[in-house]
Amino acid sequence: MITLHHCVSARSFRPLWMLEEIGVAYELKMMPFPPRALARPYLEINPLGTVPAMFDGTVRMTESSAICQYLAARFSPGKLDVGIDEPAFGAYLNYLHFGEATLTFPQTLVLRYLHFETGERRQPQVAHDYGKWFLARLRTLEPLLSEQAFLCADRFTAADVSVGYALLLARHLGLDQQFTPSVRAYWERLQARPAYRRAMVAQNGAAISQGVPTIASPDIRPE
Ligand SMILES: N[C@@H](CCC(=O)N[C@@H](CS)C(=O)NCC(=O)O)C(=O)O
Repeated sequence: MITLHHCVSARSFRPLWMLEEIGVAYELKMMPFPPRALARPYLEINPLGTVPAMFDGTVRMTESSAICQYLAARFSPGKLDVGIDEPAFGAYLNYLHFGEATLTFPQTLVLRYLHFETGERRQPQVAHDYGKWFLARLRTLEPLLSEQAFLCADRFTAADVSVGYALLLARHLGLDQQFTPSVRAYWERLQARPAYRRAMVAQNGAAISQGVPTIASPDIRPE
């Protein structure tokens, strides 16, 4: 069975959402955030101290977008995955990695310098600048999403899960108020997916049963 190590609303939400889209059995192991400080034994599982960590038999993976790519290719060929022979293959890989490398990265500076650092180490100007940078990058999706429902291949794919998580994080950070109209409509479409709702229910249920807080941080807006 697949095992996913997860913190509420962290990037490990991407593989959790994928698992719900696919419908494969999995075990969810919840930890408080950040596990590096609050769940020290986890360092033996992932010395980086980051989530996700996913195990599928002897396979161990720690990059959320790569896990989405893996799960789609392994369990959902031609559906959540885009095959090498499809014209949208390049666009698929590009958006899959755009979600993490281009959209999530600037938001982590907002998270750190507005929410996780304290006292003099807080840097509202840095947080503001990186929030603006994220929104400028996100805006490049507006023309595409004004013409199509999903990012590529005329269907919902793992690339939408990757970008969708960046939108979820933006919501937690209060940046969603500045989404452009088609991005906002896209985000609403993603949130309406039964698998997205099931993933939310699964993380909250697992957090409660495993004695972990159900919000990422008291400072951050809950879902
Ligand atoms: N590129 C990695 C980043 C993983 C990562 O930084 N995860 C964050 C949670 S969103 C984390 O665990 N941070 C805790 C820490 O750095 O101690 C991915 O996409 O999975």
